[in-house]
Amino acid sequence: MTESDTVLTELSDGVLTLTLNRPEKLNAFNEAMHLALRAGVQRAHDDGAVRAVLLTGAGRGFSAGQDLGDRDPRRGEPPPDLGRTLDTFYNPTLRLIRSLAKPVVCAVNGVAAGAGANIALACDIVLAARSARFIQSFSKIGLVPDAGGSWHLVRLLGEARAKALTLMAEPLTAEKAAEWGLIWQAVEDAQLPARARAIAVSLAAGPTASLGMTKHLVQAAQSNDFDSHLDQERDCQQFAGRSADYAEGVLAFLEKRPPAFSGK
Ligand code: LHQ
Repeated sequence: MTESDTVLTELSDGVLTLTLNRPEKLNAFNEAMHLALRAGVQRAHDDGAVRAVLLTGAGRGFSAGQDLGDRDPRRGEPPPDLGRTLDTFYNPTLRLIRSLAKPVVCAVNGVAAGAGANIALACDIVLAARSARFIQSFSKIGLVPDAGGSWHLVRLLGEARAKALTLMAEPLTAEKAAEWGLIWQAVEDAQLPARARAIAVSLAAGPTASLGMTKHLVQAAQSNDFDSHLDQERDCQQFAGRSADYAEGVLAFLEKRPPAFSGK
């Protein structure tokens, strides 16, 4: 399998679909898959034809996190520098997903464990198949949560649930994840691909620049104080107000027709 086979890439209707593709390993991350995912997200930044991203997994799992086969202690090698692994592979991709000024939809098609779960949580709209489970597996192998997991869990769920999930590594069902506000929706397994695609296609047909700024405003609200947040909203609205999509949105409203947004 070449590096590019580890993440299947397809662009249609403005949606760049990235499918993690090591199904025999539940899409656990090896170096090739890291690099291929990063390249896919980077393309979403660079390519104007991409107006939304859909991330999912091939086979019965979304991702089982880091490939532990790559870290077999029986080889007798010195302990790996996991900080370097995070700096080199996970963190740049997570930063790219969060900074991307376009929506990222994640369809969690099956188990999402360790960093696999936390990559899903870094996406903007997360849907999961009813059979999927989110597992903060780190404590089972003597690690701490990474890939932004502890950051997202605390913000989305609060300390009590974040601590229980990370300390006990108990699987969380898709339904409970949705009920608790960790993800957007749990959907029937058979409906997941179509539901996730419909959302991604609809977002890709939206006012891309304002959607991108909306994503960044929501993210910034976690750390901004109220005054600076009002200023940031003002600046974004000033920019949005000058966009072709705002003019089109208002015109379409006045003409009682659906808007045809260009993303500009
Ligand atoms: C796997 C894996 C896997 C390799 C299933 N690797 N093969 C960041 C920085 C640097 C380094 C360290 O880590 C990190 C972040 C992390 O992500 S740490 C957390 C790593 N992930 C885990 O600890 C999860 C390990 N996997 C599991 O606990 C189970 O496989 C889950 C609960 C995900 C699924 O269980 P089952 O549905 O029962 O499937 P299975 O265990 O039978 O797995 C199917 C196959 O996938 C199997 O291969 P085999 O050849 O026996 O059929 C597994 O060995 C393989 N696989 N996860 N992470």
